Amino acid sequence: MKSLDDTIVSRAIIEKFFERLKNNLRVDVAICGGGPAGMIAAYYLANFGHKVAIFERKLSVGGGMWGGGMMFNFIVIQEGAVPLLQEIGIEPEAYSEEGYFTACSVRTMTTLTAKATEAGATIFNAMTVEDVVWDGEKVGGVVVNWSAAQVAGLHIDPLTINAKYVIDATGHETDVLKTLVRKNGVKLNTPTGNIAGEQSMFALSGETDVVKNTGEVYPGMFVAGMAANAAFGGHRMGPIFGGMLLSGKKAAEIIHNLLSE
Ligand code: 48H
Repeated sequence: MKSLDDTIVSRAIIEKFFERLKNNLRVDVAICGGGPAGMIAAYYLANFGHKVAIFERKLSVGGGMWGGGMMFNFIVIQEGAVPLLQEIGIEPEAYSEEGYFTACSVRTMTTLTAKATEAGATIFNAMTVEDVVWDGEKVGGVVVNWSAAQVAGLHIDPLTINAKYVIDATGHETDVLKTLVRKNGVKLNTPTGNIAGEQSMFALSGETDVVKNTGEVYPGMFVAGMAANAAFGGHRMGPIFGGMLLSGKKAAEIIHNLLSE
């Protein structure tokens, strides 16, 4: 390279980004939140051959996984979720207590991100899902805006992404489902018809329920990961992550079956 034209650098980035954005205005699945549940759902859906986009509010995907437990960057995985990590190329280490495995949280999240994007999932980072598309009967997409615009409190209208299915994988916050309920007063497919709210720590119950609670909570709208327990009133479980991964996988499998009908 004999010279370096700054405007070519700018043009390359602008063109590539807008190509990506235009290509994702209609997707099969829009995933709100790039934590472990959202990222593993993206990995499976993309591997099934579906068009999937992840919208992550923060600059980096990973959600609560980076910090392991209290910023000690290891996660614990129970035996049932080990094959899932092995599938993406992580070999969790058996702990001295039977049935418990450990993995580096940073390596797990970076590998998962690589595998999901290699499979074809597209990540839009620094974008917040601020609303859903709703026709009175079902959710048909997400409404997105730059997180920075929100933080600055700027009055900037968002853009819309159409999706056959939306997954709320926003973790404890259940942010997108909350907006759907708050704005439209819809009745959810939960025992209360509403967002039940997360319960306190009970790891065994939380881990079991997070998989059970994963599913279509309203036509077109799924919950996975911690959002599933918040929607149905399940417990938190601390830094054990098998349930999050199994939940994301379950959401992907149900949606794959629906898209294949
Ligand atoms: C775009 C958004 C929005 C929005 C939020 O919190 P997460 O890691 O969620 P899960 O369910 O994949 O995993 C939960 C796990 O990390 C955890 O917190 C556990 C196991 N806790 C147990 C305990 O006892 O505390 O990721 C959610 C992601 C985050 O990256 C958010 O930034 C993002 O969603 N997000 N993205 N639009 N409106 N709201």
